[in-house]
Amino acid sequence: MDAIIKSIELTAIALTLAFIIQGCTRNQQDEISDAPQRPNILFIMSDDHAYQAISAYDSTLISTPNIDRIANEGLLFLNASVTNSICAPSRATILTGKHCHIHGKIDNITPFDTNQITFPQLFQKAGYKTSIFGKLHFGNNPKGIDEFAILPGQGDYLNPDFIITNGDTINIQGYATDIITDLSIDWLKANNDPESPFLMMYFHKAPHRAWWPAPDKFKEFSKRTFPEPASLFDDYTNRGTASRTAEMNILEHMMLSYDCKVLPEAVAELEIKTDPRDSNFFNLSYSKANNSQKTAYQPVLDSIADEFKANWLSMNDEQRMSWKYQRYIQDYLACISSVDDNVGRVLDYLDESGLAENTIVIYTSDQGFYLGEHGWFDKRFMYNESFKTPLMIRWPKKIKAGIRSDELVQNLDFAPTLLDAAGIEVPADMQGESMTPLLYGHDEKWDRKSVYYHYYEYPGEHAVKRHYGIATKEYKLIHFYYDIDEWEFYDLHEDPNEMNNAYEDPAYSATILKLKSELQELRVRYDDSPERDLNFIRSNKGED
Ligand code: SGN
Ligand code: CA
Repeated sequence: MDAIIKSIELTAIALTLAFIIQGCTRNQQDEISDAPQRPNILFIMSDDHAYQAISAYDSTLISTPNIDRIANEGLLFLNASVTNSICAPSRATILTGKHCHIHGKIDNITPFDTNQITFPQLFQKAGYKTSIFGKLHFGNNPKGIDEFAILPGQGDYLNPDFIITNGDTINIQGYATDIITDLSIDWLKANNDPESPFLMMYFHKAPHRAWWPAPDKFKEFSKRTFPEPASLFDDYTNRGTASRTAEMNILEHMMLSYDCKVLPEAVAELEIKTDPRDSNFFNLSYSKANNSQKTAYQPVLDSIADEFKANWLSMNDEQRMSWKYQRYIQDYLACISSVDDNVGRVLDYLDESGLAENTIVIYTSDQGFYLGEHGWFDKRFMYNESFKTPLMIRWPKKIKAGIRSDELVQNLDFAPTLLDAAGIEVPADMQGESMTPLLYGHDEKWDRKSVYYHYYEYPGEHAVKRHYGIATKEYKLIHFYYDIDEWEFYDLHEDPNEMNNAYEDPAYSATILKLKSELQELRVRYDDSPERDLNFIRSNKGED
């Protein structure tokens, strides 16, 4: 009996203690929840994803319901641009919040100065858990990242290798877009800790050249026909030298096997003169497929080859351009369709886990891309399709659903924006500005009237000449230099497709003069100069 009483007493004491402890914990929790909870950041970036291929911007080519969710439930930027339309420089600008001439990564070749402060380092220091999954494209040991799995260089679509946190290289069988998503969701699950927010960079390789879709998407999209852009047959009259000498025309420069997936045997059978690297490039990427993937790809490849053999020789140049455009756009969009499905998986996980409300989701690309406009693929130019980049930001806790902004923002602004939104001090030497006023609906606090652009990778692949310029909402003024000295001016309201260089039009001379002086002001404000241009040219030629 005594033992029973003792046990009841002990239970009562235990219950009281448990109550006190629980009470305490509850009080502490109350204090924690009273403090503003720092947001998680999910930074989604695809590689070469044109805004023309996101239905939130334009539903002519494809429906992207999952990416559109981010725009519909948040803020869609209609005038977001990059400071230099090429992969690694853009990524370096995103990470540092600085123009290329300051962080030094002016092209895909120059090494990244790893002494630069990147924004993930600042998040990590502030107690965030940080990670990167997918394509980074420079330096495979990023600072400030707790855990990563990064594609070496451009990486492969099929059964890719990844460099992981401890420096090892691992191989994962499957399709890159699916794998990068699996790795990301696994990390989110393992790091779902209310006490410690996360910054996750979820970086797709797709839809980068050479466009290898997942097998089911390859089959589905190869049967579809897409509308051609108005300027597919552009002959570059009324433009400068740079447009005519660039090597990114679909008819002339796109490879039949590597890019359009015509089996090399079919090209050889018709005795077509093609780029000598074409069949090798194709075989290199297709040889990455395993047997079960090849079983799925082969019938589609065979039917493309059959169609090619039956028609190519009797086609004129115009028909060949149209045919190559369809092959290109089918595969490009098929790659995007997988990105969209996978973005949906991640958004669903945020919903299921209760993380969605206080997670800032940003969707962007490292730059835009030509989907046949001006007859082109690739990017690099300051013309709209590659200068602009998709940008949408969702944060249910703070951003109203369904807002649109046509303010001039750039990838330069991403780092200061995210730091500011998370309450982390923005370093004074970052050149971008926090876009948070636009996020919170205080547009009157955003007074930027123009943006600066500078492209360097010339001489180089696709032969796009060096240029810098200024863009406002109404006009664009570009100076091409190095082996030419040419100016171009476009009235974006009168000529939205940038078909008519109006630099010599006297009606615009006053406007051009004003823009030239604004451009000079921007160069001074951002600390760019002819001396820097010359130094970059010299170091490119190995003169230092
Ligand atoms: C590769 C591509 C180019 C592309 C660059 C840069 N050629 O070199 O078409 O412009 O990447 O792209 S390929 O033959 O290798 O496909 S970037 O997005 O990395 O800047
Ligand atoms: Ca890119």
